[in-house]
Amino acid sequence: MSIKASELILNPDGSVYHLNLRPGNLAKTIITVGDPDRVDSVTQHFDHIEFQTRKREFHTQTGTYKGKRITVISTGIGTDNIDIVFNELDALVNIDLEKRKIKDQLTSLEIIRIGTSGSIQKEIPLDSFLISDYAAGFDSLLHFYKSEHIQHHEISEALVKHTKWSPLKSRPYIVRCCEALFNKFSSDKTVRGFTATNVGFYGPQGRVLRLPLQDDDLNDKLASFDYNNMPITNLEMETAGIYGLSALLGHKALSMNAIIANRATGEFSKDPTTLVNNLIAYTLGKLVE
Ligand code: R1P
Repeated sequence: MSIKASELILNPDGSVYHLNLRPGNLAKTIITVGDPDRVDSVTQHFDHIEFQTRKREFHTQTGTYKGKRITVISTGIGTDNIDIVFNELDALVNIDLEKRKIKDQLTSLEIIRIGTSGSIQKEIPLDSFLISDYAAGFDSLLHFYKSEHIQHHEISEALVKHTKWSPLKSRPYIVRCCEALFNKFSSDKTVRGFTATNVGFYGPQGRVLRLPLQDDDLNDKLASFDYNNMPITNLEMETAGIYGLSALLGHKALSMNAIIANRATGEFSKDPTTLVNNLIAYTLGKLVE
């Protein structure tokens, strides 16, 4: 059975609908960033760039770093975009786009997110590099897929109980990184984390400008949650979606977080640009080790 034109949408040049990429444009190792301008901050380290394109928030460049072929792509903000990016990246390697058929031989991509994040633990200071071991998704993305088998339900249950999670919100889903990548990228420069992926930047992450919150204490409750010595450490907006879809599709994923804010102390990094650039250099170094 071939996949219908309305389900797998291709542009006239044969590229996938949103990302504007054709299979040959993609490396097997991929770095995702949120900000389209951060793509250049990564590829400025490259030996050369062979391809680039840009559509909406999806800016892509493919090239080599110390001889290793890498694609860098921006996802914009949020797990709604992660759904688009990860399904289209997977289609590029695992679906024959001309025949519109799933390939017999599947390819596993290696995908590293380099993003920014806020710590909710006083002990995890500004300017840390945090690697998400676990992630809790407060968005509902994974619940739209058959995903029960990759979720850690016992942690979710404990979190719902500890936070007195409102039943009006999507039930948190708990997913995990690729362990081999976690080990490869960890060092005395990194902190192990349990990342909460939120569905927004303000209310969902406990920021009050003019609107009161449904639960003023949510961040404190997340910070005091402790499942087998695993407190929730930081907040951002993509990691759980990345881990969930990668596990379902058979890709290996890791999320590297530059801690630019500490929500527990109210501090913000004096130089977030340098911090992100340092995390980029660290990640590229580890990729070619
Ligand atoms: C919010 O400002 C954005 O910053 C964080 C969040 O996950 C969200 O995407 O990551 P990036 O800096 O990678 O975009």
